[in-house]
Amino acid sequence: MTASAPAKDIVRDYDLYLGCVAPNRYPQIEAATQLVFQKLGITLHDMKGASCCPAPGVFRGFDIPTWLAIAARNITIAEQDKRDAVIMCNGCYGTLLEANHIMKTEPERRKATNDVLAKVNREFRGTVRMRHIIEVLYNDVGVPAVADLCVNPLRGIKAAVHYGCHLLKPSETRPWGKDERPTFFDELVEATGAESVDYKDKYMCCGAGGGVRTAVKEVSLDFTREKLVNIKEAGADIIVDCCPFCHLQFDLGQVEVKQIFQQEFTIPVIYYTQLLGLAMGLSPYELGLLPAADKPAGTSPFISTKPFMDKVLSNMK
Ligand code: 9S8
Ligand code: 9S8
Ligand code: COM
Repeated sequence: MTASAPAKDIVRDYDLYLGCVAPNRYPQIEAATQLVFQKLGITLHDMKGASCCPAPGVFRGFDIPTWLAIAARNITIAEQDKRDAVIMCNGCYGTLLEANHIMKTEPERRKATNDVLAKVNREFRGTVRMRHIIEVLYNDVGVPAVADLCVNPLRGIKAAVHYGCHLLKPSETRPWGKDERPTFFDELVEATGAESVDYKDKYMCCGAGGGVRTAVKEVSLDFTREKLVNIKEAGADIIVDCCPFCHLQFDLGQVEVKQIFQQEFTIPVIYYTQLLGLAMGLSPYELGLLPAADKPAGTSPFISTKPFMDKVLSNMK
């Protein structure tokens, strides 16, 4: 195996579905993902005209036909591009994976949805797959090939891995099976040289999803507070996630938890491709792990990632 490309014969061109939170609040997540996939020899193409997925916990909760029509329209963009799409957000993954499944398996809903899409000259054909970046990394590239590319192993870093709900549930349509305590994401994190530490209620929701953050912020942040307590107790240096909405909830959420509950946490929140990119030897500036000198106030990250970078650098000495 060479150190520059995964061993297996894998798909080398994908559409990249952005969603809303990464491009608007955490552009470093998109940048890190693009850089890491370039390193893997996989090109990610922009999806022209893509909209909000729309968010499963919000839109699907109110009106399934509307949710399905908007999701199916996004899928038809990938169909036109003749490429499967990769997705960086668990919520977007939930919507697009399940909408694709419904459209492929339920002829009546497909017909009704295609009647709506016809008004904008589109038709769902069922020709592409919707995949999470974690799925491509774990199932296609594989943990050994990922580990091989980690020329700067992040030894001595304790990571609290957060899976998030929509990555795993409902399990019928997910590619990981029904294991209530899966390890695939931990394995990918450990491929970087970091250690995944176990913590209480690891598979619990971050609190943001299902419209809870928007509807009742205090309740949503009480979930976050509880997770932060458990993560701190486990002695984690960082939280690692694979969902920009969980990322926002843990990062900005630490500021909000302090305001509401007067409990202070300063745990850096790292998106998986930022962690992997760093281990691959990419620039921490380009990965958004060290702030630019002119970073405007009030922009992400809200919790400094510098203590993590300091520890990485001192462990390398
Ligand atoms: S898109 Fe609009 S709000 Fe969001 S980021 Fe993920 S879920 Fe889909
Ligand atoms: S946000 Fe992302 S995936 Fe979700 S619903 Fe429960 S956890 Fe955080
Ligand atoms: C969470 C998405 S990632 S949603 O709020 O459940 O729709």
